[in-house]
Amino acid sequence: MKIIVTGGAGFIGSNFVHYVYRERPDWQITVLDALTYAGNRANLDGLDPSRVTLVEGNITDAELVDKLVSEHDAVVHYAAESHNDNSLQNPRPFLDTNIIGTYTILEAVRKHGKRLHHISTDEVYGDLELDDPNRFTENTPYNPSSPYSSTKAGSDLLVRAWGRSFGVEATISNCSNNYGPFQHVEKFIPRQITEVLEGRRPKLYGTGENVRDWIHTEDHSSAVLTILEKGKIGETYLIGADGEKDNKSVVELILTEMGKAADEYDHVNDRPGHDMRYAIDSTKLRNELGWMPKFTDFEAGLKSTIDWYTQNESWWKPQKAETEAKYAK
Ligand code: NAD
Ligand code: TDX
Repeated sequence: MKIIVTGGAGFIGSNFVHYVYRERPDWQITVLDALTYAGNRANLDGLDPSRVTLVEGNITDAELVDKLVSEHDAVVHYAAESHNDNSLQNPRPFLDTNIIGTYTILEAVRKHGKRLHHISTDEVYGDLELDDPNRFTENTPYNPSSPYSSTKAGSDLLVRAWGRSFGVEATISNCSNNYGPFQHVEKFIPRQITEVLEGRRPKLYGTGENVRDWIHTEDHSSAVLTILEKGKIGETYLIGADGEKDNKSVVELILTEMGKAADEYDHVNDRPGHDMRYAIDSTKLRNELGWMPKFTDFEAGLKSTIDWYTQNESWWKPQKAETEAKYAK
């Protein structure tokens, strides 16, 4: 099997590359990544270059995408502009990469008759009230809130349309909030851990009552490989590990785990349009494809993530000052 992993030098894509490298030793992996601010060659360190190739290029480059797709069996499409706060500052790159980039990949897999798995997010469903007894399922109507989530929703709809109109063999997965090593310091958990490591106080948006449904990134990878191999063409699968936590509790856990008082954080201005709660019901994936998450102890996973950032300062330090300067602005 020869696969292309778009965005394979980013947080979740690189975790998937390492996972497939270990779990499918006879597969060849080509990473197609533009190495934006969020991509990092170091995320692929330690992989045998005879099995993993990094092509530095843009998913909107139709000629390049066409050539690569013609030489592979399947595309696992992670590449995206992925941060909500950036999308509020400057939406344009989100349209280019998430919409035009996905369109470019769809046209290539259509032309060459190749399998596509499209990676998406639970944010396409909008948000839930804190006391809503329901969680998101594959049948929840799309209702995205931000430029980021609306472009991800648009990309999902393109994939569905190319399946129905042109017979493209595609599956889609919508996953909840990932955490783990190699996540960019702009995101909530790494931002707070590295703020504490640099001697500053974590920054909680608004009251901090917002709830996210956390999943360890390796559980996301095992789910994607399951869908790639066993998923039914044309279907969407929700990926989640029953990990709902409010942001305030997560910041308090980080602080106590790092030897600080639980209240040593600041409330800062809320994110405009801030989604209140995400929650995934992954029954379909579990019952139909037999997938189960392994890293269900959030406190243990958070502790090992804190250890990783503590031990890998050289990985995150170069991005930290620039990221905080962007936030300050
Ligand atoms: P990330 O920002 O860490 O990585 C994105 C990668 O894509 C980077 O390596 C970047 O260089 C690359 N990229 C961006 N634009 C590109 C382009 N035009 N051409 C080629 N490469 C490009 O993102 P992430 O958090 O790892 O998210 C990966 C995917 O998973 C995204 O599709 C995202 O929507 C989805 N997702 C993320 C989460 C989460 O919690 N982070 C949850 C559910 C789904
Ligand atoms: O400094 C912060 N303080 C804070 O309170 C930051 C950066 C975030 N937050 C809050 C906002 C959210 O409620 O923490 C929560 C998580 O924020 P992000 O890490 O920015 O993630 P979120 O907006 O939930 O989106 C993430 O999950 C779904 C990913 O970034 C998306 O790519 C994915 O699709």
